[in-house]
Amino acid sequence: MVFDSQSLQVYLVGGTQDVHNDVDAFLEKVELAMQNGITAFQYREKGNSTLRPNERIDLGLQLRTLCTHYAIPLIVDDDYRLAQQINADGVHIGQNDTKVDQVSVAVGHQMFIGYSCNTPAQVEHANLMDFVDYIGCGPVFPTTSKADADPAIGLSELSRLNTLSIHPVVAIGGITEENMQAVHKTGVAGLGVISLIFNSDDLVATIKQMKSLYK
Ligand code: TZP
Ligand code: MG
Repeated sequence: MVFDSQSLQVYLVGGTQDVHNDVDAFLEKVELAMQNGITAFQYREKGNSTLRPNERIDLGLQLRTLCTHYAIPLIVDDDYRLAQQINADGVHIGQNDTKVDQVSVAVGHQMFIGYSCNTPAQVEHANLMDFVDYIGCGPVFPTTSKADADPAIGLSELSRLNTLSIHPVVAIGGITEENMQAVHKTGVAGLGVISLIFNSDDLVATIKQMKSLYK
């Protein structure tokens, strides 16, 4: 799949740990989110996940089928080998993961690459990397979905990083129904969310609200 920055607009991130370690409930929510127009999905099996490596491949292959069916990119967090095993469209790399240039060499040009940056120096460094397709900036606000999250950067810093970056930016961390409009106003290419969608009482309405920002 060719990278298209519009696919960052409503970017759902998650793994079974985000749905009580219940694989079926996770798949059901992800498919409902896809039916309702999320524009990308990142498979992020982390934290309290109880899935073994083979189970991650099995689930990843099911996500591959769903993403193909709904024509949205499948991105794998951190684990570029898993990304290769399930034929993902992209891989998302953090500052503490395998070095992003090494990942780029390993996956070649067919897979697109997202990279987490939350300081001006990190963004400037990413600007020098032409193999990076987008960057993720955050947490914008405090989050409970990532145990080792850095301190929140806030809206004005997000805006500064977005201006500095030559790559499209996905904002992530603590995005809610109340603050999504302000996050969008910083000019970012997209909103990355876990709990806003997975914990929503009305997932259909939540996605609709997110999509309306980019109309
Ligand atoms: N990276 C930075 S913050 C975060 C990740 C994966 C967690 C986002 O989760 P939530 O529930 O949308 O705050
Ligand atoms: Mg990571």
